[in-house]
Amino acid sequence: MAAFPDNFLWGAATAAWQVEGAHDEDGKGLSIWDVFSHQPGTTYQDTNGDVAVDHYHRFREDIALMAEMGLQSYRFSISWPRLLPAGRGEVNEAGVAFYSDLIDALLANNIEPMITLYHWDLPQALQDEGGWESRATATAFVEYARLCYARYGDRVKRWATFNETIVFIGHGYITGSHPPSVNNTARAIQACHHVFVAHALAVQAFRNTDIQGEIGFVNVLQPHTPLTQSAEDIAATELADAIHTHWFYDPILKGAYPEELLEQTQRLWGVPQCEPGDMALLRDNRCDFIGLNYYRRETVAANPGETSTQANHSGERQSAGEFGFKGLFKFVRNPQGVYTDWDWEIWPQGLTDGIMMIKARYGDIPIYITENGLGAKDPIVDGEVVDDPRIDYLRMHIDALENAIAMGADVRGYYPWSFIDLLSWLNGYKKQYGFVYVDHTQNLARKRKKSYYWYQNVIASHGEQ
Ligand code: BGP
Repeated sequence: MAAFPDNFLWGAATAAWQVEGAHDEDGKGLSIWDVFSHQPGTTYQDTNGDVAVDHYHRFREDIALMAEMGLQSYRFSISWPRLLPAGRGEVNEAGVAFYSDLIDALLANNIEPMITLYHWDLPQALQDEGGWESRATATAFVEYARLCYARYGDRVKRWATFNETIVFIGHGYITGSHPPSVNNTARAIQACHHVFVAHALAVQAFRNTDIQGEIGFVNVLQPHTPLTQSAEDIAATELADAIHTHWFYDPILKGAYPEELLEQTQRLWGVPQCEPGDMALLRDNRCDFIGLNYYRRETVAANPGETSTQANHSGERQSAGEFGFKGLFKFVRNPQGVYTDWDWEIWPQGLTDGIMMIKARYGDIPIYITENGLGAKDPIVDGEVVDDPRIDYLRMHIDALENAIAMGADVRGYYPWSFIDLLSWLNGYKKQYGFVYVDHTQNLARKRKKSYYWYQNVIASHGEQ
């Protein structure tokens, strides 16, 4: 018998900018990703989300495919500038209606919506006023969150405030590969603090509604393993844990920054500057659940060399240089590792270990696996998309999840990334994740992949596979 609890949810995930398209239709304002991706050279092959996979116009067709698959829950994000084109103030009712119709269509098919309020597409109008570096953006976020609660809270029970702060802040303000494309650690730390404050304020606002539901936060789960047992590599790994993991979980789940690191950042850069009451606000407004996005682990070594933040966006193996920070740590190839074409190590055990790490450090917080999946160039054989490597990847990770549950973790749902092939932020359309294939040569026609039927069985058998 599978070890999944009776009410465990089998879901799948997407995000607004990656699927919707209609980037300037029906009164929508531009997001930072609309503007950034129109600048040549920022994304792989200059792809942008103007059309994406046209989910905005085809959501009924997509939901019919979800229903046929037996999907129990769908995690999607709301585009903030579709609801509030200027980030605050005037409401775009056509945008509100789109998500309302989407939610109704999901519920009519017995699919529970899970909303992510912020999956990176900040209104450009707010970026022009300072973006996350400005505390006013946190206030605007709460206005936006309240609007969503008011319009959808009667029908939606599961909410997440932010998706992966480390990614949009780290790449937005340190590596510069995401908008607003800054390279400044001090500015990153301050912007990140405002995100944490925005999260806590939005949780507080949620608890002041009468919504019968739960609110959480979605983080990257990325275990780190030292390359060798040398003191230097172990110290580098501990540092990677503190910087990449604890910094992003502790404020949300404990209401405090990791102490040592906080002392260092304040000594070096004088940040984060907290207003009185910020940490109490975080402590008093902790999440009902934590969402974990798990794809890979990183092998870590000491880095006596220079800072280099390259990544493989082409899908050509080992085509990019190193990723690491001078004097701190670097991510290196695991000589025994199995890797994807984008050089992400496939390591299912990391899902079990990561969940158990969360449980050990933060106690018994309910967990959803809000993303997990394989980015690949799927082969087409006789007109069928035969994505066996994806099936293998997901099967191994479901086993790993089952192990964590058997070890006492409170995991309540699994949302593979992604329901449908979509636009990968920096990697274009070549990096496919979906159960459903989108044919870009045939007017974006949808086609069920082999993994679609496989996951249909997983759901029907409640994880027996
Ligand atoms: C996560 C994001 C998703 C998705 C996924 C795969 O970090 O939350 O939006 O993009 O990663 O990443 P990529 O598209 O870079 O392969």
